[in-house]
Amino acid sequence: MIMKRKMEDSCKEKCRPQMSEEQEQLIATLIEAHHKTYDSSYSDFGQFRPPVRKDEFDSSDDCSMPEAPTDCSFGSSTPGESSMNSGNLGLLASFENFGQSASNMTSPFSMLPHLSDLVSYSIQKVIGFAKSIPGFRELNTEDQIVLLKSSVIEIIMLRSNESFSSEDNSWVCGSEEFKYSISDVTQAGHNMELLEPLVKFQIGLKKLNLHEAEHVLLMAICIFSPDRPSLLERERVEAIQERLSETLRAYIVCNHPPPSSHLLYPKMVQKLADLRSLNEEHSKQYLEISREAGDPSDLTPLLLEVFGSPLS
Ligand code: 8C0
Repeated sequence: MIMKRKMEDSCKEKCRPQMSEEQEQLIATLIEAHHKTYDSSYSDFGQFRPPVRKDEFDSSDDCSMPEAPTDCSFGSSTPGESSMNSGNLGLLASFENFGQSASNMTSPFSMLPHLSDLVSYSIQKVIGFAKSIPGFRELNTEDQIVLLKSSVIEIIMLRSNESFSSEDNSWVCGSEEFKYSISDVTQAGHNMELLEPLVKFQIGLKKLNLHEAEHVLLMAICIFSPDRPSLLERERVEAIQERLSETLRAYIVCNHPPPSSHLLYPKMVQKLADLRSLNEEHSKQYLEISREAGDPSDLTPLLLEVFGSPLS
């Protein structure tokens, strides 16, 4: 009898910190906000400009390789006509685009319009999610903008984990048409070296097997980062982030069974650090891409507003 009472006490002890009513409510609010802003059927993707994929076996991935073949008026001289031309021939033939007809001579940024629309659409959804986090609307408008601008690409990377498949390292959004492989992203101008950390991040995050409550709390915590530059009311942001972090820790203790709960909170905090460096890389690449992209209308006004225009 006494023994039994002792056991019950120690069980209660284990479940501390207990989730408060307020914390339960916070999680319910975040999950509802996420469901309203993340459509798991991906039914809107058909409204984006269509994805254009280059032939898998057309290895003309090197975007730096330009009009050289066409400029050389190659067609007018037959191979071997002069020693200079035959020398040229080897050079020209080494340009992989050489010999392609105008129709299959696709832009090196063929996936850019579609992925720009995907990112633009995602930005709008992230804004909707942020606005329903308790405390966000109460911040001054300047800080709301600072928090969103600085975190939005991180949140897109986080939320995309829901569609990411570790089986084949791609983002699967319904049909085959909306399945994004690494090579699809390189066809939006992103180079491999910088995509690899993003894919590694996705794999690592997937391995954490987060509950939905943990996934939405991580996104909310990321948005309320008090160390973003030029925040006016840092302390208020910090207080909201603290409330979210405490809720996450309580949730893990009370609802996440071992062994996967082991070091889960610090592992999630590490993911936030990973996102920072991905964000930095992204900013650099975005500048390059927005400068190099032949057609500025490949980007959207929202992308230009959030990430900046190379012209501004
Ligand atoms: O034309 C451009 C489009 C986007 C030029 C630059 C950008 C960058 O933002 C302005 C984003 C770059 C980022 C890659 C950075 C590499 C260090 C993009 C291309 C990545 C981030 C995405 C969009 C490629 C495709 C898969 C990646 C996240 C993916 C996300 C997937 C989804 C599907 C987004 C999510 O919101 C969703 C609804 C689905 O899960």
